[in-house]
Order: sequence, then structure tokens, then C-alpha cells
Amino acid sequence: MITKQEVLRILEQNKGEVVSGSEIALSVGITRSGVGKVINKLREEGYNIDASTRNGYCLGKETDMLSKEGIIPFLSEKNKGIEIYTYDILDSTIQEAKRLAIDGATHGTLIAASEQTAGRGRRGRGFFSPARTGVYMSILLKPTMPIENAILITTAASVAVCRAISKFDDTLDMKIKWVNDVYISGKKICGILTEAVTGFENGVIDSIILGIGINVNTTKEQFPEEIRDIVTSLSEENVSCDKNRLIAEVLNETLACFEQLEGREFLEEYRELSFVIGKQINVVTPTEQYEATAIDIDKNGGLIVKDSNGRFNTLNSGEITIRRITE
Ligand code: BT5
Repeated sequence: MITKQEVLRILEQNKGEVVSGSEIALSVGITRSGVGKVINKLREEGYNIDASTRNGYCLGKETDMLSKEGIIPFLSEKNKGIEIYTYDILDSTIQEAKRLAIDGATHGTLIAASEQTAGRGRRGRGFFSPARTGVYMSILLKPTMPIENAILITTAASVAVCRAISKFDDTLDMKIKWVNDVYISGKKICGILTEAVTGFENGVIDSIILGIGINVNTTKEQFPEEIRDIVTSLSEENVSCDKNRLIAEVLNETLACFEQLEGREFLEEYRELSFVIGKQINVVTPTEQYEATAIDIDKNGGLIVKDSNGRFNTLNSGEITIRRITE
């Protein structure tokens, strides 16, 4: 198992380039025929490894299999030691993160899956997570700050996702819909869901699980009919992207924003990316429904709205829908 990971690490680090069999054998400490066997196993798992050149192996540049070895080369130096778990299929990466949190997983632990069978959105809604078309990841965070800062984690994560996607194309019309959705050209590309894990005995928040789903290669036809016209993917927006790298960029940016929760340095960027500020909206909270104008995002990530009687309210949760576009 470790041998296979070592061989994969070398191939991922040299993706698109030929590495000689003897070089791999030497660095992993196995024979050349041993390398051949491992390569065959990786191929069976779906890795596209070319051996057409004499004496060498080349992992195809277009190979897009999720793996820890594929993610690590794109992590910033200080994040390279983070615990990473990748899976072909999971019910939900949030569920797995919770299981790992209970087992004592540390700050920054990353869980990513190629497919989710029970991808979750807010309030019992689902998140469509078909095989090998998107990035479905959860990051386990250990808050060390007061809880009002912890609420800002979703806000910070939206900025982190925008920064990460911009690395692949910085000309996209990318916006954030308060509080947790990222849109490109008016269509949802990413959803974010934050859940807390509380200690069984003291009820104190022990970990926060940040779940992020980004549509990468999903084609319009693949989306269920009911959301087809309101969602998009990076490929639909003509952005090509390596999923392992996208995961690494999101993790790097999220952990960087997490360190700024106290100082809220990312809030100005959030305001600039918000497509809600200044718009006429419908506010739907668990207890009431009314029309209002979105005025600003407050220092805790809450949405300040003004209702038709001129009264100001700050929303900390709940739903909003954009009623009319008024610039
Ligand atoms: C969200 O909820 O958008 C949060 C989604 C979080 C998903 C990630 S994936 C990794 C981690 N593991 C999980 O199980 N979940 C997290 P909400 O704002 O409630 O939006 C849900 C709504 O988005 C649905 O009712 C659909 O209308 C729409 N939707 C469903 N699948 C979608 C997709 N793939 N892309 C864009 N929109 C989608």
C-alpha cells in the first residue's frame, strides 16, 4: 500500500513527464518489475499511465483521479503536513469528517470524495454530487476563537473558493450570494455548508466542518432537470481545471482566511463579490417573510436589510431571494 502511494507520489509530482522505471525503483526501494506491478495496479484503478517510451512511465496530464499524492504538490509549504483522506465514493464528506472529528482528527484535516451518494445542502436539501464531475470536500476546523467569529467561517470560505477558482481564470463573472453560494455568470457553481460538532458531555463546539461542493466537469445535460437552468460548472464556463489542484487551492485559501477571522481582512473582498448588496430582495426566515433592500454585510457576516417601513434588520441565517435587479 505504502509502495503504491510512493510510486503515485512520484508520478503525480512529474505529471505529464516521463520518469524512468529505474529512478522510481531506486527511490521507492523496490525492483523494476515491482514498479511494473504497481503501475498495473494503478492502471486498474483508472490512472492513465503511458509506458510507450522505452524505460519510462508517464502519468497523463489529463488524469483527474483524486488522491492525496495528487493534492499535496499544490499545497503551500505550511499545509503539506495536513491529514488528507480521499475516497471514490462516500455518503457525504461532512458525515465522514464528523466521524473523523470524533476520532480526534486535527485542524485542517481534509476529506474529499469523487462522488457522494447523500450530498447535503441546508435545511434537508440535497447537493447533486455525481461521480468524477465535481469537487466534494470537507475541511475540519478547530475554532480557537469566540463563537461569533466562528459564524464568519462560511463567509470566509466563500471568499476562499472565489480566490481558488480565480487562479484558473481571473476573468470570470464570479459573485457570492449571501451567505453561502458562489455564482458564475448568474448561475450557482458552488454551495457551502457549515456544521458544528459539539462535545457530547459539555455541549461546547469542538470542531466546525466546512463542506464545499464545486461543479467541475458536469455537463448541462447531467444536471437534474429542476436545477439545469440555474446551475453551472467550470467546464460549462470554459474553464479547465485539475480537481486535485482545485482542492489544494481551496484548502490553502480557506486556512489562510481562517487565520484572519479575528481581523476580518477578507470581509471587504466579500462585500465586493456580493451580488446582493443594493438589491431588492425577499427575506424568508423561519418565522416571517417580507420585502427589503439589502444594504450591507456587517462585521460578523450578517446581512443588513431595510424593510419597506424603513426599519433596519440584521439577518444571521435564513433565506433570501433576489426579487428585482436594481443597480
Ligand atoms: C448548499 O446548500 O448549496 C450547500 C451544499 C454543500 C455541498 C457540500 S459537498 C461536500 C459536503 N458534503 C455534503 O454532503 N455537503 C457538502 P443549499 O444552499 O441548501 O443549496 C441546495 C440547493 O442547491 C438544492 O436544493 C438545489 O437547488 C441546488 N443544487 C443541488 N445540487 C447542486 C449542484 N451540484 N450545484 C449547484 N446547485 C445545486
